[in-house]
Amino acid sequence: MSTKLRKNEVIASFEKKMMTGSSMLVEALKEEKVEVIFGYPGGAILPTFDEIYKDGIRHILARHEQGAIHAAEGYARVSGKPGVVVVTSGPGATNVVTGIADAMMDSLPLVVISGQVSTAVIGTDAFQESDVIGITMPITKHNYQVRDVNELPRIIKEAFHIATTGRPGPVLIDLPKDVSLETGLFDYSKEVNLPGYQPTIMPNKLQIRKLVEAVSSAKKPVMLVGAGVLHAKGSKELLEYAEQQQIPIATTLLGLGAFPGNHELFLGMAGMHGTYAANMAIYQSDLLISMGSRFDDRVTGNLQKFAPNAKVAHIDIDPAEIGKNIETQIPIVADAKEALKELVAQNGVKGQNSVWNEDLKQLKQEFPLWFTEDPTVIKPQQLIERIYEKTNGEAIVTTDVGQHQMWTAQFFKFNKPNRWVTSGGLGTMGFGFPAAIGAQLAEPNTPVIAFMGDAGFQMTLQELSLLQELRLPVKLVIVNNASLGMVRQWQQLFFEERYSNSLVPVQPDFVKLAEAYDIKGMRVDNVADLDRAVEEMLNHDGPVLVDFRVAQKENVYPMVAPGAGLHEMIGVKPQ
Ligand SMILES: Cc1ncc(C[n+]2csc(CCOP(=O)(O)OP(=O)(O)O)c2C)c(N)n1
Repeated sequence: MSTKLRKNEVIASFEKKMMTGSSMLVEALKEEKVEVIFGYPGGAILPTFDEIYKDGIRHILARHEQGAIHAAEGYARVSGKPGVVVVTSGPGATNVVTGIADAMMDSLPLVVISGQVSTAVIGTDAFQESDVIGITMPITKHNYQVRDVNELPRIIKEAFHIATTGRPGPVLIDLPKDVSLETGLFDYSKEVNLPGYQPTIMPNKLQIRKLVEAVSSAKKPVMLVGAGVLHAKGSKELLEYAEQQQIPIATTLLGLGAFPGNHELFLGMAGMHGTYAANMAIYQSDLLISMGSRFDDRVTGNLQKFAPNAKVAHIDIDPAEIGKNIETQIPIVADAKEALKELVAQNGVKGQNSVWNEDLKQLKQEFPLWFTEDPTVIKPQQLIERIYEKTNGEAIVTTDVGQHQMWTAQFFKFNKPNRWVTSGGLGTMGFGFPAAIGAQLAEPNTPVIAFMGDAGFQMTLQELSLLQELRLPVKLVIVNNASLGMVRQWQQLFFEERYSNSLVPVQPDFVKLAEAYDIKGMRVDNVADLDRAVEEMLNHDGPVLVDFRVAQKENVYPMVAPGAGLHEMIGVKPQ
């Protein structure tokens, strides 16, 4: 009798585990502790949306798939958890391509599930079929097409593992409709078995020793810190190491916040619109330690003129990055946090770099970031600085792409990690607004401010409808220069002021637009009203959009012109 009972129990538990592909998907998301998914339904993914409906798992219905994926990126960036996106086949899938490419470039962990036409018609140009595997092959860390429902649990497990470990990135699962309707055994293992994918986490101690010795004998060391340190959650260790060795720190655009912006060892952002001190430090250094940064061309300027006297140490979890752009004498493949821990533990003899540090301090003082005020017009930098001051920097900041992005990177100081959300590698206009929604979902109690250009905002403004629905207190700041500002700046500087298609002749009434979505709208075009308006915006208990009319022809300075070296910056002082 007891044997029979046990047999029945086994059968019952087996039956419980028999489920459709779409049920498996939702069960697996729960196993992965996914709290929120971002997406948009359609034919091929309907079975999955039916399960979402039945299960009650939180789904955020963006108003365009691009909005969904950028929101998932914002969520991932701030929470450190993977962003999950569910879209239909064909246009649903192709609408997330930009976001996938964006996440790939900026190493953001995403799991994207795209519906697909049934297996029987794949390859026949069926209705809403697109070869999403082919399309996303080069812009995903990995992608899968599920052909057998029994494979689905393993694939989902692997997808989350690959997206979130090593160098994070987007993983796509293409789920044909028939597979999502078939029944199979849901066996969600806790383990993954991927012998070919074993990211190196721990550094080689002998390589670390080499770096320790190089630091001890360096006179002009500088560290270039990228988002790898943020992904590794290594900010505390970075601070400890920098203070232990008194090494000055520059960050990349995406590395902002990895090191306190108000620290005396902080030189600022390096690169095209970085600080003069950060760029000169790199140019003059005798030891350049890059950590979790990939020597992007916007950081290096002309490679021939980059850090000509420096021995280069490169610490990265992705071995493919080492030696890709810059010859490296001390390669270290490791997780940044682990490498920093080992560097601190080896506690090398401090280098003879106090004169260097003094020189850099003076450079910082002599060449601060600058702008001039004008009583007749709001300067964009002034606006951003004012919002920084009024929030005491206690906010999560997202940006779109263009001049306002660079000014925000320059004038909003980040003293804590994971409060800075921007599209660095791909430079995707339309990113900032939906990313802010995702960021606010990740951190409901921290103020979220989205700085956007008037043009970029118009690329994904349909998400006003999502904001109206969610009533998140996101502050939308349109830095409105009535132009495609960054394009206009390049045309002014490098195309003899031929402003081809960069001055926007008409604009919507942004205030009325906000009001159409039942969102508070404000317009500010007077310097005298700036403080009051910023306060009103920040104190408003709900979503608000402010159309700040700013000077149209302001340029982002300082600047490393294309083809120039980091030491050849222009606009380092007020003209
Ligand atoms: C999707 C996309 N298309 C085109 C570009 C090229 N681009 C870079 S900045 C920029 C102008 C952005 O204008 P706006 O959003 O008003 O911001 P501003 O530069 O004025 O601050 C353009 C067109 C891009 N980065 N992304």
